[in-house]
Amino acid sequence: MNDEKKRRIPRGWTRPVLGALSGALAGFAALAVAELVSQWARPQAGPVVAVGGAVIDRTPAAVKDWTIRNFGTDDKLVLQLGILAVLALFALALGLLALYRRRYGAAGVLLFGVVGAAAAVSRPDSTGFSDVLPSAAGAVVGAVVLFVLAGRLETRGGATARPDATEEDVPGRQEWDRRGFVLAASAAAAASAGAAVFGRVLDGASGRGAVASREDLLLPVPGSPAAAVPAGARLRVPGVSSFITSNKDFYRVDTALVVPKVDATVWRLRIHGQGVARPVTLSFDDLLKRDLVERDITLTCVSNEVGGPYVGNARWTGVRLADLLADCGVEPPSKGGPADQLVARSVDGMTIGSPVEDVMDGRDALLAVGMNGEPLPFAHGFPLRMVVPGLYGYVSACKWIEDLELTTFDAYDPYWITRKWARRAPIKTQARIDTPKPFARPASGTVMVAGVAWAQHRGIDKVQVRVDDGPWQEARLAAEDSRDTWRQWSFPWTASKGGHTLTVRATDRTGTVQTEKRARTMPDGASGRHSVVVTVD
Ligand SMILES: Nc1nc2c(c(=O)[nH]1)N[C@H]1C(S)=C(S)[C@@H](COP(=O)(O)O)O[C@H]1N2
Ligand SMILES: [Mo]
Repeated sequence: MNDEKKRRIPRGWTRPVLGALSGALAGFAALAVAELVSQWARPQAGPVVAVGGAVIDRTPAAVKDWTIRNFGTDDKLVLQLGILAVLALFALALGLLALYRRRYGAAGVLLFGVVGAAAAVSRPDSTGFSDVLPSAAGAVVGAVVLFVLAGRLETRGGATARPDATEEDVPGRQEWDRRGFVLAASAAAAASAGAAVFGRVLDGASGRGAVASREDLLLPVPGSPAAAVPAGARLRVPGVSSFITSNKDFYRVDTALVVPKVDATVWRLRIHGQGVARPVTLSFDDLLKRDLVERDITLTCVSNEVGGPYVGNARWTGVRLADLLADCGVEPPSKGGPADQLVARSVDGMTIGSPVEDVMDGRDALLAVGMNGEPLPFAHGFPLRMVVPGLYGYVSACKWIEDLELTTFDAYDPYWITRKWARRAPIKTQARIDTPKPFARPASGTVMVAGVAWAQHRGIDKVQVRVDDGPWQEARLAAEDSRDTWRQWSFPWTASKGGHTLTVRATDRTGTVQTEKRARTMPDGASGRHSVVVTVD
């Protein structure tokens, strides 16, 4: 028996390895097809993104905090790699299962499709039943691939069953369709790779209308421009955070695995709800025709640890939210308005609630369209986001807004509140040492200690530095731009050799000294004082 097609059944490791390989190929085919179909359906409906989003929404705050602390803004990448790793493990296992029970292996692949599809339709931004398509198509293709490959690994006609059996063909030395397996596996691999590449190409081309609507946008000159940043607001100390944070360096914190790309030409903003005498739906042009203001405002994330990086200062252009609300007939609670909570809803289903009283109390709460002189970057909320001086981002700074609803704190809990963060969260007074860095080894002599301090909408009045257990010494404060922005500070330290701890604290304009009481970020922002340990050589 010398037929090329019929070989002895692979023994030892060969068979499980080929089984696992079949599983891996089935998994790859399923994902490639799912991602390709998602480019037609909706990129957010792809299984990895949908499952990732579901995981993000269900992650306990403690785990989320840990992830942000350890991976920072790479948290989303880590999550997606984690999902892929879990999928890979299950694919290998299903491949092995299929060696024994072909149908069960294939059914297992279909089951994963059900999970992906369920995740996609249950997302808050799901557009309906069509969101099952990517996972469904992927799972069917993956199941077929596994079924076919596992079939090629099945034995054909055992020696005992054949009339022409020779003494060489002892039982157990059955034969398998090696050529068939290699052909089918190569075809599956090539087709999946093709689908994956095509999916990437479509992904690159997607959102073209949105990109054009942003690139073609010329922001009108604001009727109320921001005054130039005072020269004295910028200290010439190497290592201190630049006064204005560039768009590319600005921190990003959100739950979006795929950055929403909104076409501003078809986008609308709806304002409605309790006590809204004149509800409106506005186009982007309607907004741009209103009086635009430009303001420097420092944004801070509630997840920022003491001394952490999730704070940035930008020059925002936008519409004053209070004016727009007033035009709709909204009154703040202090004037008898029935709604005390303004809920912003984004195109990706995020909901963020702010106190109506705060956004209408005269501060420069903005519906921003521009950031540092250009239209909002997609990652920072194009075409429209909120920015409210003095409130942490999760209770004020909704990005990709499409809906503003007036309601009450009693009636509705937005996204982060259902996850146990505080309903109301003014930004806590904080100072940060930017230089020297922790564990730096400066030379003895004069060492410039410098950083930033913020207490948005109250203003910073004083920053003090303490060396080891010494007295608090006053730092030099840079000029104030506005009380809604951070202030740089510096302190020339006469450093003696050895290990030292530098600690900083700020005093805001209400006279309150930054507390030394340590609090975690949950539920309403970290407190405590930032210290840096250095060794002077
Ligand atoms: N749509 C949407 N808006 C959002 C968020 C989000 O997850 N989704 N995160 C909020 C949080 S917690 C913060 S701190 C700010 C951060 O804004 P940035 O990414 O532009 O710095 O956006 C806010 N707006
Ligand atoms: Mo945040």
